[in-house]
Amino acid sequence: MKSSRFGVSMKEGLLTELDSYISQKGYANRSEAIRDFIRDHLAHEKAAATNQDVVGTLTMVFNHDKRNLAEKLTTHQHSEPGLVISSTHIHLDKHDCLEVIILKGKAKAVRTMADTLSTARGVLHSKLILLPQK
Ligand code: NI
Repeated sequence: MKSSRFGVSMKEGLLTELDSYISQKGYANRSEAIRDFIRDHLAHEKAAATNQDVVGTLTMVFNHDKRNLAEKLTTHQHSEPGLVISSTHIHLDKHDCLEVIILKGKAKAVRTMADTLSTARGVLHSKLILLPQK
């Protein structure tokens, strides 16, 4: 397929940060890195915007001292059998836990499950990554 060139202007500080990131990651040049960023972003957006079959990971850090939180999170995961296909729980310190949940299904159902889990009281950080299954 034919390639096209286009110019992008940005503040020097942002460009310096970008170049530093690019060299850390080992990209050959800016074009290769920017193509990768765009592909990655579009794939995520497409998977999130439509109700296609997706796979996803939900990463959460939460405080297990919050009343019944760990139990609530587990109960939610059981509520739609087949949607959560795997999970890993790590005890980070005396109070906090890291849980990575792997989901598979229609984008809408996966997002609803992820929203329910990540908005539970006591969840400190969460990030959902969705990718098209095909
Ligand atoms: Ni734990």
